[in-house]
Amino acid sequence: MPYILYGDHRSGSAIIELALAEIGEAAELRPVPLASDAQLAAEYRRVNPMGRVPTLILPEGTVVTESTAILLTLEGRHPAAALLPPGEDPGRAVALRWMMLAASEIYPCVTRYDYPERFGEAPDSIRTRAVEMAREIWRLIEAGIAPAPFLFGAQPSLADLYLAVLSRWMGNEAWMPEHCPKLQGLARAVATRPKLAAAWARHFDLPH
Ligand SMILES: N[C@@H](CCC(=O)N[C@@H](CS)C(=O)NCC(=O)O)C(=O)O
Repeated sequence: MPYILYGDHRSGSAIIELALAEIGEAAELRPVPLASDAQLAAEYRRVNPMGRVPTLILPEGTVVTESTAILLTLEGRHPAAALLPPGEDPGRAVALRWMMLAASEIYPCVTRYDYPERFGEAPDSIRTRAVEMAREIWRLIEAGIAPAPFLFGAQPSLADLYLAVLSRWMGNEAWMPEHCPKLQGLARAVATRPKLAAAWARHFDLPH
């Protein structure tokens, strides 16, 4: 049985599709249309009680939720794909730092942007503040990276895939080129890598 990936267009499942493409591993894609709140339906909550995508089912049936947990699981199961710098390489710590920063600080802003009504009665100001807070983190990451074209040179890491996808959300496709040109270049490098181009194009435009 192949991997089974629950997800939606332009969502966090795109990161997992990119990782699977980099590994060269097939997955059965099961759509969970967020536009109709299918993630909140009882049927899907039996798979992921959080009602979020992505969810990956391992070939032996184990359920993995949380984008970073899924990515680290794939990295551990497919060492030949070199999805992170190895063991004691300081690059591994750097990759984990950027991934965890994005997952823990930017992703919650995404939820506030997409579903402001969950957080209070002033959706416009909730969304505006979420965008500002996320952009503070994007500026911090931009200042700390020197991609060439990926964070660690010619080979993309999980952190490259993570940052490339999250940088497309919250109206930031238009904001990135001027304010975070290094992140924009990194996203373009992910989008144009031959192994990744088809998976990227299923979700996002080509970053210019
Ligand atoms: N902590 C989760 C967050 C996942 C998440 O928020 N996914 C969004 C789509 S990108 C989602 O499912 N939103 C639907 C909702 O919040 O109802 C992860 O890292 O996978």
